Amino acid sequence: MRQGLTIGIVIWLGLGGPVPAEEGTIEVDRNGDGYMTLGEVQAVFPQITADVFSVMDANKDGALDDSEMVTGQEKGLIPVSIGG
Ligand SMILES: [Ca+2]
Ligand SMILES: [Ca+2]
Repeated sequence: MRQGLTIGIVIWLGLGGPVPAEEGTIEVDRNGDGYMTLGEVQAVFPQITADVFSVMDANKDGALDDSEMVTGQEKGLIPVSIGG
């Protein structure tokens, strides 16, 4: 009985942790502000250089929004997913 309760708590705590990464660009946007900075992108894709980032940053605001990210993926500038 008691062991079952403990396991239940452990599972509950596990679910309460960081939200699992989802498909697409969400996993890159660490702080959830809807924009991916160079630092956030390089944390996931270290191979992305500032030059590639600036090419992807179509409106030159210093961050990538979802549409810029998708465009970059379509152009093959950035991997679609981690390890992909
Ligand atoms: Ca962000
Ligand atoms: Ca931008």
